[in-house]
Amino acid sequence: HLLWSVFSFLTGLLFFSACSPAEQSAENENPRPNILLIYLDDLGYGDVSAYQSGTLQTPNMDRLANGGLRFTNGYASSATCTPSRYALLTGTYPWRNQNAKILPGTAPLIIDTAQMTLPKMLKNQGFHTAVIGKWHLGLGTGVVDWNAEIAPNPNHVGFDYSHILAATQDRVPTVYIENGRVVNLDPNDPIQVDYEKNFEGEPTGLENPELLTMKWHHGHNNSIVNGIPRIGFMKGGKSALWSDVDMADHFLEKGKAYIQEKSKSDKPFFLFFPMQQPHVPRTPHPRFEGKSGMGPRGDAILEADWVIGELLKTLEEAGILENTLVILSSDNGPVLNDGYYDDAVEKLGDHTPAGPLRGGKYSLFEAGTKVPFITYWKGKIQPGVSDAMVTQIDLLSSLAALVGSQERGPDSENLLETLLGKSEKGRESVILEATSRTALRAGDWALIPPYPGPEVQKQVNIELGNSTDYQLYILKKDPGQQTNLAASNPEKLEEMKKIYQGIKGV
Ligand code: NG6
Ligand code: CA
Repeated sequence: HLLWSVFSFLTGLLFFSACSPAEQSAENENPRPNILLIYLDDLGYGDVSAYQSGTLQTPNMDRLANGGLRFTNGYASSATCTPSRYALLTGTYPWRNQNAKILPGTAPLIIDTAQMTLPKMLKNQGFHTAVIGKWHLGLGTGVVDWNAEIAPNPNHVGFDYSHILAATQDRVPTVYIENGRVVNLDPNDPIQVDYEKNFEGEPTGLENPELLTMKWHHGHNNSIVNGIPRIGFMKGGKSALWSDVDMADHFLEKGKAYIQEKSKSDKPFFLFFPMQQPHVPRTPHPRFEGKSGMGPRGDAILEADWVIGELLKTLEEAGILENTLVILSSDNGPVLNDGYYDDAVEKLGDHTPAGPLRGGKYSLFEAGTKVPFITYWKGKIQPGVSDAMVTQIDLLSSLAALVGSQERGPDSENLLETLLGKSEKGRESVILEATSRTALRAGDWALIPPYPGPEVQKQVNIELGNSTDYQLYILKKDPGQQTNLAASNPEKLEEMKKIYQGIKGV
């Protein structure tokens, strides 16, 4: 026994002297893994096969879900893109900023350059930070000259490197922008963009249907690029136009190169990788065409899944998978017909993009904001399923806690232990937003205040959550929000109203 004690004392001493105290505490208290945040566009709760075994198979997202923590109560902050991204990056409720709504491609940057952001916080902690993919948070200060440096841009709110599309794949300008400069721009063919009026002599989707390879259903009938009619008018910039079918490969290439390069650096990296799939226009590369049997929407999801697999492979091959925290989520819930005839409705078959949830994109019902939400860290996060309520708004404070930063976002809770699977405790409540309306989720209950407007948005065929009455649902029993308990539970209703008013300050 004595011998054993002496032995362990000596080995302990040896181990202790092998690394300096500074290294030890850094290792124990503030691990500094690389962080890869994969953010899909309009991917629904039921679109990932780990969430519901349906017709669509997403093996690479499943690899993250089954090898990491799969959250069944993970929320985006909004049922549309811009507000969700705003909340994700700033840790602030989007309804606090009236500019946080679906933006045109010409909108100014809606994040104040003085505001704390997720990338800024990580950059202050010594991370190299990058965004590669869809931005949609505005650029510049009002009148943008697309032919000069566009500023402020993502690099002014915390990203060391940015390679983005400005707004959405269906909005002009249809060009890539790297660190504030349009890529491949020919100065003799300058770009002009306008969301009010067309440029003299330029064809449009409305007037020139003969030029279209994809037909518009609603909206989307302005300038035509690559045969696809877009939102907004654009002229010039021929050499800079992106190729829609190559977009997935394009961003993957940039992402891979970034990971490979940064894997050799002493600094950890934060890569925000917001993907364009399965948002419209759905333009999977021809090698994915027909693969899902569900038309372009399903094919685009398979393509996105493949891209995710390639990113994981890149981390593995660079020898840094164990040292990288991967987070996957989506900016809002699913939509089928979002403005183009692309067979999303016709070829859906048995697939249920929203899983068991009611509503979809634009909706105050659950499917608007409850999305796939996965944390994966090989060797550090035990595989499992968590029912704790977590939201994207919490990433700022939680990741700050991870890396030893004191920064906290105004509405962002530190749920680090929950995200790492060490605690089952999530948020108690959250305000969810959908096209400038808000609802409350608290405990297992959901409250939707009365709102005027149609119950169903006919063009996209989605129930918006509008009603003349308060709606109250208990989600564990009724995840599909079929039974309104407001009238039968007046006390609960009052309690929920108080919480709602308390957070909103009204
Ligand atoms: C809507 C578009 C829709 C999509 C959405 C933004 C029309 C009729 N509809 O205005 O197609 O682009 O904006 O989607 O124009 S989001 O995911 O970026 O929020
Ligand atoms: Ca979206």
